[in-house]
Amino acid sequence: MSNLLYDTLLGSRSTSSAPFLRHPDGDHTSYADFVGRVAQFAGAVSTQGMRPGDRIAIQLEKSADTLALIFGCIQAGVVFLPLNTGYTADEIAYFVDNSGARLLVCDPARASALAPVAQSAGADLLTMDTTGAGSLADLANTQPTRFATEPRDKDEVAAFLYTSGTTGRSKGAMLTQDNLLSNALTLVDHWRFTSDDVLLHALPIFHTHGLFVATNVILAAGASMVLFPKFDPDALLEWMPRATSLMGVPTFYTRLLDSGRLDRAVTANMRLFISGSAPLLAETHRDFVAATGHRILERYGMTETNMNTSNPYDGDRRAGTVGLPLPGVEAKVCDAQGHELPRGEIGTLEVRGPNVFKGYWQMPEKTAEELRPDGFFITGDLAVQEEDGYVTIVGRGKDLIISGGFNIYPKELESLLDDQPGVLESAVIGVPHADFGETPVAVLVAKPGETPDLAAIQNTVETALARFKHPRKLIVIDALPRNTMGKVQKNALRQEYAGLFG
Ligand code: MLC
Ligand code: AMP
Repeated sequence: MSNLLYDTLLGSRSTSSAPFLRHPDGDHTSYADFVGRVAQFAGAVSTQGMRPGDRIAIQLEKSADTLALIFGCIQAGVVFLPLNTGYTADEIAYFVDNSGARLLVCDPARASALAPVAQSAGADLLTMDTTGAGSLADLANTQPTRFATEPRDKDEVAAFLYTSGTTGRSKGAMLTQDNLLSNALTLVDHWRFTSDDVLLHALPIFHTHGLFVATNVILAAGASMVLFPKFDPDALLEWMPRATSLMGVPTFYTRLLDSGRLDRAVTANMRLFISGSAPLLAETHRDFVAATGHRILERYGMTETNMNTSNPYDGDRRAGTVGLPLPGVEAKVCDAQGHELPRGEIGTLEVRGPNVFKGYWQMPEKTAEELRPDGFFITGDLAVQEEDGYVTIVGRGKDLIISGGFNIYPKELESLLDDQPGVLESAVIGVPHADFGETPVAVLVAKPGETPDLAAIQNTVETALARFKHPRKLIVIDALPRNTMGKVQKNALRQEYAGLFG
C-alpha cells in the first residue's frame, strides 16, 4: 500500500528545484525545499505521538509553514481539520471535541484563549511561533528533511472539513485520499494547468477552494503559486503581469473591477480567471469581459464533493451557469424522491463520482439523509439543466447564506438569538450585499411586554461566533410572517429587507 495523495502531489518532486511557492517579497520556495519542510512537520507530529488516522485540529494564519504542516499530516497519515482563523474559542471547542483531535495547533496570539479548550478536550496545544517551548515549528526544525511516508489506502480519510447544516451542529465531512486526488487531477486536465502556470493564491487555506482546489491543482501540475496572506487587490494587480491564473470567489472579481485598475494590459499574461463558492452575477462576468477581454470560468462545488461542474476551457463559458458535469462526475436534477426530472425543470441537484465524500464523522443518520445508497449526494442546491447539459444554480433548498464565499447557517444564529433575554423568537435571512453578495440580517420578535437589549445581544453574538457570521443588522418586529402550516416565511422577510445594503 502506498500513499498516493502524498506520492503524486509531492513525493515525485522531492528533488525538483522548480519553484512551488513564490512569496510576495520576490523570494521563492522550491519543490525540494517544500518537500523537506513537509517531512520535518511529518516528523514533528509523529514525535507528538500522532499515528495514522489520529486527528489534528489546525487554526493557523496562512503561511508556507501552515501548508507544510498540512501536507506533513498527509505524509504521516494523520487526519487534519483546517479551521477558519475567525472562529472563536467556543466554536473551536466543538470541533476539537467532536473530532476527538489529540492535538490542536494555533498561532501564538490564540494560545491563551485556546488553552482551556485543549485542556477540557484532553488535547495537547502547540503553537507555530519560533520562540521555544510548545512550538511545533521549533520541533519541526529539529527533524530530518526526510520522513518514511505512512502508507494510506485510497479510501482512507485524509481530512475532515466541518460544514454546518440547516439543523443541529457542524458535521465533519470525511474526505478520502482519492476524493482529493481524483478531483485535483481532473481539474488540472480540465483547466489545462501545466508547470508553466503561476497562480495568484489569495484565498484562505482552511476551505475546499483555497486548499483542495487551488493548492492541490498547483501541486498536481508541478506549477507555482504566489502565496498572498489575504486578498488585497493592489497586491494582486502588482503581480498579475507575471502570473497566469487566479482562483477566487465573486467578491474578488467585483473588488478587482472596483479598483478601476483592471484592463487588458495588466491581464495580458493571464490565461485563466476562475470563480466559484458563490454565484457570480452575469453582470460581473460581462463587466470583466469588457474590462479585460477575459471570460471568467465559473465552476461549482461543495465541501462534501469537491468540484462537480465547470464551464469548459475551450468552448462556451456561459455567464450565469456553472457549466457541465466534470469528467467522471454524474449530475442530475431530481425531485424529492431522487427521480430525475426532465431537462429544463427545476429540482435538487444530486451528484455522484470519486469526488464525493465518505460521510459525516460519527453521524450515520445525517450521512444517510444526504448520501443515497446508490452513491448520489443530495447537494441541497436548486438547479436546472439545459438540453445540452449546462447546469444553472437557481437557488438553495437549504437555508444557507453565503457571504463573500463564507457559509453562514441561519439556524446557528437563530439558536443563539432565541436564548437571549427578551427575545421570543428570531429569523435570520440573507439579503443582497454589493460587496459580499449576501449578508445576514436578524429579525427578532420580543417577548410580550419586554424590550430586548440589542447592544447586549450584539455583544453576545460577538463573543460566541466568528466575525463573518455576525448579523449586519438586528431588527425587531411584532410577529414573523408565517404560512398556514405555521412555517416562517423567510421569502417574505427577504423581500421586505432586500434593499438594506444596496
Ligand atoms: C471577512 N469578513 C467578512 C468576510 N470576510 N464578513 C463577512 N463575510 C466575509 N466573507 C469580516 C472581517 O473579519 C472584517 O471584520 C470585515 O468583515 C470586513 O473585512 P474585509 O476587509 O472587507 O474582508 P477581507 O478580509 O477583505 O475578506 C473578504 C474576502 C474573504 C471576500 C476576501 O472573506 C475571503 O477571502 N473569502 C473567501 C472565502 C472562501 O475561500 N470560500 C471558499 C469556501 S469552499 P472587522 O470586524 O475587522 O470589520 C466552498 C466550496 C466551493 O464554498 O465551491 O469552493
Ligand atoms: P460549502 O459548504 O462551503 O462547501 O458551500 C457549498 C455551496 O456553495 C454549494 O452548495 C452552493 O450553494 C454554493 N456554491 C459553490 N459554488 C457555486 C457557484 N459557482 N454558484 C452558485 N453557488 C455556488
